[in-house]
Amino acid sequence: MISALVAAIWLMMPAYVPNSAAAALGGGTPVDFGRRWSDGRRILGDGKTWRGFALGVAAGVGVGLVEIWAQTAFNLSSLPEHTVLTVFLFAAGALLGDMVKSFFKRRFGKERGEEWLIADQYDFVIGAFVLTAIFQWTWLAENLDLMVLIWILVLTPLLHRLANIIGYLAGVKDVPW
Ligand code: CTP
Ligand code: MG
Ligand code: K
Repeated sequence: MISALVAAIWLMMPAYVPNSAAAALGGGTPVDFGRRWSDGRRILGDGKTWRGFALGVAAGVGVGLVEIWAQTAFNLSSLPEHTVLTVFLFAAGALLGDMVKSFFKRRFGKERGEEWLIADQYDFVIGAFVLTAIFQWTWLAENLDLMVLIWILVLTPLLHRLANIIGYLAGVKDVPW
């Protein structure tokens, strides 16, 4: 039970970090370059920037590399063992999932930053899993058992909310969600 909780956090860290890093470090040119979709609304909106994406992925990979190092240094063999590739897939998948979500958010007429329950909380988990499933299916199947998945589903909205409240108080997010 507890070990599955620790495994869940360990596994997801490279996907959790990019969100906060993007909020703290993002800005500048939007990924959609300000262009609009056929419905007249922005394709993604000003909340998705190239700098946020690049630095977010870099931060997620950075944290993942520290995890990889720690696993060998401290022989943490009971934890899910990330590789350089899976760390990258988690980090990039997280922010790609976040962008796909924003695309649909705009199509449903929701403004940038407006809350969209479930989607806002799980976009990066789904993105990380989908990208990893495409390129590292066997690794994912070996490292994601049911208890770990349940913990991820329980913990993710809580950590997401906590991170956003901290981001709001720190002044890097306009809204605490
Ligand atoms: N951010 C960024 N680039 C990204 C993702 C996030 O620059 N690829 C930054 C933006 O400043 C964004 C903030 O992180 O406002 C918070 O991210 P998020 O909550 O995902 O974006 P929202 O502003 O809520 O936009 P949306 O409604 O499209 O989700
Ligand atoms: Mg948001
Ligand atoms: K998000």
